[in-house]
Amino acid sequence: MAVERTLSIIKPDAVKKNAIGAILSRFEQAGLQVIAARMLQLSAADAGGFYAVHKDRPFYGELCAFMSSGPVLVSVLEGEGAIAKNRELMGATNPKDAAPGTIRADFAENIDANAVHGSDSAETAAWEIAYFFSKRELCPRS
Ligand code: IDP
Repeated sequence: MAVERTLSIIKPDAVKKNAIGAILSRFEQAGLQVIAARMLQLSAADAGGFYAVHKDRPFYGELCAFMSSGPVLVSVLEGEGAIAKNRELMGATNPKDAAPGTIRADFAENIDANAVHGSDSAETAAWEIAYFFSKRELCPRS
């Protein structure tokens, strides 16, 4: 399996729950490495730009308001099959449908406040990583 990079966001609901460490541990325990991380407060415009792909969806306004409602932890995860592995660890978008033991099953409130974001393809991952991090901020182990 190829070594990949993916963009993770620990969303405001999970940050408020003091679950940053618990969530990062799951990534590390699954063999992913955190090669960049930053805590920040997104503006509504920052969130809107990041989620521009959803701009015509009915939940776009709500999503941007939620993502800028408190601090988030953005990180880049690296490892074999990192994109799919992270999606598997996250669980389904709606925590009601998320498999037991997944991050969303354990930490998410509802479909709006669903604890984490993870890139859904290699193309998206490259775009999302560049949205938050410059090349020199990425610190792979080798
Ligand atoms: P994902 O985060 O599992 O990749 P996407 O379909 O890319 O899911 O949607 C982005 C985010 O938009 C979701 O994580 C969720 O917070 C929000 N969202 C998606 N669908 C709905 C919805 O039907 N109502 C409210 N929020 C939604």
